[in-house]
Formats: sequence, C-alpha cells, structure tokens
Amino acid sequence: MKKTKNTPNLNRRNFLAGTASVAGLAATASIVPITIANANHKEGSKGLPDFISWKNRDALIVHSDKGIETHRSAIGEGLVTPNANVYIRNNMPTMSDAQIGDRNNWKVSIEGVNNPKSFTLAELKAMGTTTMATVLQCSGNGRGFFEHKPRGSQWKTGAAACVMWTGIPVKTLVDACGGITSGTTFMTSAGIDHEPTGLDPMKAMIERSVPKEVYKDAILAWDMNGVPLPNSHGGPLRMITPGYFGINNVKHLGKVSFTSEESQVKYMKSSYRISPIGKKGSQYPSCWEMPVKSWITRPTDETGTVKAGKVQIVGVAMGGTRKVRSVKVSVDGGKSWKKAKFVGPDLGKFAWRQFVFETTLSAGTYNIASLASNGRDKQPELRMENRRGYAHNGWKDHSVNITVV
Ligand SMILES: Nc1nc2c(c(=O)[nH]1)N[C@H]1C(S)=C(S)[C@@H](COP(=O)(O)O)O[C@H]1N2
Ligand SMILES: [Mo]
Repeated sequence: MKKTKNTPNLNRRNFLAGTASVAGLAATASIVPITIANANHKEGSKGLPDFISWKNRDALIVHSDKGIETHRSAIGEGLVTPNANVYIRNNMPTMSDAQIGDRNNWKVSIEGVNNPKSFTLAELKAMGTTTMATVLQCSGNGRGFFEHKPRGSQWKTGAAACVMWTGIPVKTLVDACGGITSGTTFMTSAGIDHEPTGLDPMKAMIERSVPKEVYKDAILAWDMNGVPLPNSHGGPLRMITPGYFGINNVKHLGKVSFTSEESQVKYMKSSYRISPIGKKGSQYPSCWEMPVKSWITRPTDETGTVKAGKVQIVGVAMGGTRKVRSVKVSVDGGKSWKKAKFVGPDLGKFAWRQFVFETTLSAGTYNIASLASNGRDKQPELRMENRRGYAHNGWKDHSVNITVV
C-alpha cells in the first residue's frame, strides 16, 4: 500500500501514538488512556497536554498529564535526547509564563553558607558557566515491569534521557557565599511550583535533600540541550544532581540550603523511599544514587521487521555515579554473553554511552538482553522487589523479544 499523509500506518509505534482515538485503542493496545487531572492542562490538538504541545507526539507515551514517557526507540540515536522527546514527570503542575514572570529576575536563595544570599538568574549567568551531560531518570523508570502493580506511571524504559545542561556549578556559588556552614550534612533544594496551588508546603513542596558532597558535581541549570530550560523541565532554573535520581533534580528552583537534617516535607520523608512490598516509612533508603543500567533501543518490536543476516543491536548504558565500563549482549535470553562495543562520544561519567553489538541472526525468535558494569557493580538479573517499583535495573525484564524473518 502506498503511504500518503492521510493513510494511517498501523505499525506499533503509530498505534501507540494514537492518531485516531487513543482511548478507543486502549483495550487492545494496553495503553493507559490520557487523563487530564488539572484544569490548566487541557489536552491539545495533538493528544498531548497543552503545556507540552511543542513536544514530539510520535516519540511519547502519555500515561497521564503528569507522566509522559519516551518510546524505547525514541531516546535519541545521537546520544543526547532531543528536548521534544524527553520524558516529563510532574508532581506539581508546570509553572506558566505568567507565574514565572521575567526569567532573568527569577530568584534563588543560598542558605547554610557563611554569607547567605539571594541571586537573580541574570546575576548567576554573570558569575559562572559550565556545560555537562547527565542522565535524568525517574526513580520509577521500569515500574511497568513489576508484577505487583505498584501505584504510579507504568514506565518501561522511557522515563530517562541524556541531556546537556548549561548552568553555574554549585561550587562556584558556594565559594561566592564564603563556603558551607560547618556541621551540615545535606544539600537541600526546594522548588516553588507548589506555591500557585495554595497547597500545604509540607505536603506539596518538592524539597529534596542529598548528601552534601553532591554539591561538588551539581549545577544550577538554565539551559537544556542548547535552549533556555523549558518551563515543563523546570524553567527558568533547576538543580542538577549528577548520578542521582530525577526527583533530586528539583525544577523551578527557589532555594538551595546546606542543612544538618534532611527536609521534613512529604516528598523527602515518606515519598521516594525504597521499602519492601507492604511496608513504608522514612527508615527506608531514599531514591538517591542511580544504579548501573542499560537497555536495548533497537531492534525492538517497535522498530519493524528484522531481516536475517547482519544485525546491529544498539542501546544505551549508564554507570550511575561511576563511569560505565563495559556492556555485554546476549541473544539467547542470558545463556551466553558477548562484549558489545562503545561508540560515539564519551560525555563523562554521568552521561550514558551508546553501545553496538554486531551479529548475524538467522530467521527465528530471539530474546536480546544487555548487561552493563561500572567496574564495581553490574546489573543483576532480577529486579529488586519493592513497594513503589523504584530503581529497577534488572537485565531480564529490560530485554526485548524480536522475530527475525
Ligand atoms: N519542582 C519540581 N521538581 C521536580 C519534580 C516536580 O514535580 N517539581 N518532579 C521530579 C521528578 S519525580 C522527576 S523524575 C524529574 C523529571 O524531570 P523532567 O520532567 O524534566 O523530565 O523532575 C523532578 N523534579
Ligand atoms: Mo521521578
């Protein structure tokens, strides 16, 4: 059949993109229908919430107006994930232009330093600049593989992106404020996106504490892949905590403080705790450091027919807080493994690396898996069962089944 602009191409990807009726297909295609929970987030013409109508619909799976995932095959063949394809995870609604006001006048205060001070974005830009690549990944990425059906977006691989951030190193700011107050243990970052909601800050403020040492790597970013940080990604300013899960990368940043205690807000104290199924509480570890992880991006059941012969198995691998050292690939469901080759630029230990494994496959079905190591840890076979489905890096669930013809 000749493909024209108006002829729907019913491969799996367009199916999920839902050009006709997403809800109508939900029953057959196992997708969660779009729910628009917030009145400010009207569904736009493309089936994306209005506040991200500029994004690439075909690259995204809409779980809700607060959770939008990147297709496995759309995280970017070019190492860095294009902004239009980057996932969105909101606990609070994205702030609007009207709520943000003049971006250069956005203020952030620095506390728990010897000379506490408030800076405008314009002042920060005059004080220091650097660019770095990090993997931004939601703690719940991979939740969709858990069998006990944890509450929350059923992410598979796509609540993750590799992004180039430009901003000021936190260390530069700390030095300008006379150094960190002694006796502090945590770097605590607070967003102000709860303010327009009028909700109780203890319940709604995104305030996250991480070990103080993270400040040496952290930056306050105003630019994402070469453009001013979009509102939906926390514009005009967000915290970047390299190697740490998404939630610690606080958007719409209003305050950074060095503290002796962890924040007492709900999003620190009770949410994002990795607890056994059926248990919860602040005694369990917080979603902080990301573990080593990798997954295959092509071929997958989304990328179409695989022809017998030479095949390129392509994916991404991240080391967490350490540099990723090696990746192995299996085409027989983990019975045997062979070393894959890293390709493309190395953007530092907090970025991910692309890998390729070239092989020859004859007609048949295959389970393809990847297994990364950072020299200290390697991916386990199985997920670590936990109540909310956090921190999944097991290789088995992340494998793909393909048919070669
Ligand atoms: N202020 C604020 N920061 C936030 C959030 C939020 O809702 N508000 N969501 C967090 C979560 S859970 C994740 S995974 C990342 C998502 O970042 P992104 O939407 O830019 O992909 O931002 C984190 N920072
Ligand atoms: Mo997240």
